[in-house]
Amino acid sequence: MTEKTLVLVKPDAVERNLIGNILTEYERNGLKIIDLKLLQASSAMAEKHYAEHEGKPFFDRLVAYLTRSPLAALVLEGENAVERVRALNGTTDPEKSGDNTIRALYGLSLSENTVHASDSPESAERERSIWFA
Ligand code: FUP
Repeated sequence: MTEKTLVLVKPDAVERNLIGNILTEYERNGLKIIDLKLLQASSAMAEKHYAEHEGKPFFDRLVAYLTRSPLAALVLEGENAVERVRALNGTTDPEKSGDNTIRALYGLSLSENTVHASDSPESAERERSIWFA
């Protein structure tokens, strides 16, 4: 099934000039970029994006990180895009992420893990409305 998924290339990656390398990974795996922008996230946008983590000990740090410098937001489309992009990104903790995943290659830590991708088509719709309002 053709799906859409929402990806964030997070501030740690933009700061280190990694946008191109990361988008190349998606494109050479057959995913189509159908929307793309660079923006400075507000705290309200970051809080909405990570609403499911509100109240957790790492929430404030997560919002501070996502808003500290610009990020790239994009929508990818392809067969099983949600699952495929999460596989390319790897697990949340870069140190535990599989070889050649984007987080293993570029992630700095559990909190600064370089990329985000939606975990379901429903999340993709919700997140898309935040970043491409
Ligand atoms: P993921 O779906 O892989 O992006 O991971 P989660 O939704 O579980 O977590 C969202 C973000 O919170 C992660 F990208 C990193 C951050 N996080 C922490 O900083 N500490 C934790 O213990 C768990 C997650």
